Amino acid sequence: MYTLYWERLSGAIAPQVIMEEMGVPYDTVWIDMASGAHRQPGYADINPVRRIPALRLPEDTVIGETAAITLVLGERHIQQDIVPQPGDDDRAVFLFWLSAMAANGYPLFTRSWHPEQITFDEAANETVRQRAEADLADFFAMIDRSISGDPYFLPRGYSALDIYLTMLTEWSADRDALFAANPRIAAVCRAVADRPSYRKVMAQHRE
Ligand SMILES: N[C@@H](CCC(=O)N[C@@H](CS)C(=O)NCC(=O)O)C(=O)O
Repeated sequence: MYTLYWERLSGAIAPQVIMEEMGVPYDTVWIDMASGAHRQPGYADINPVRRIPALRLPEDTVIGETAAITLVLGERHIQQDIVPQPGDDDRAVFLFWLSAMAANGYPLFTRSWHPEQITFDEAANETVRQRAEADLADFFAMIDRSISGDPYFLPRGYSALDIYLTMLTEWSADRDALFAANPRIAAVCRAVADRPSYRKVMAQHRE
């Protein structure tokens, strides 16, 4: 059994959607981020990175980082084939874009939503946020140009990249404008939104 450490407000839903797609059993532990529980020893002992989400594996090891969780689930549950495995022609490009979204896209949202985590200068918060929004526009335009499938990211069809990308767009300040400017991203997100796994997880996060 897996245990997912999550928080409704964080919206970091990709690991949960992936587990739903794979049909693997898991339970959840809610971490109260609003009260700072993720920074307290209890959670910090579980995930030293002190960020959410984290996943306890059946053998009791805990891993954080959405990209690492995606890859580990993918190699353990290959039947749905949403994470290309070593030897698969799409593996390299999959790793490239998963890493780009985790290392570039995700932190841009942290900068935009939490500029206070970037600067000690409270007066600079708004400038940090504006720069993050501009960089996000560039980031999504770059992703839109790089989507090679239709309606999904990769020509092979549905993959965890689609889930990850859709998660990022959910954090956008103006998702309609994002979709209008980036039609391939819009197509990916609409296709993902039609999937029962995504609808189920989103409903829980919106409760
Ligand atoms: N690189 C991490 C980022 C995770 C992350 O930043 N999560 C946010 C919630 S969406 C968090 O835990 N923030 C802690 C904080 O704001 O103190 C990942 O991909 O899992």
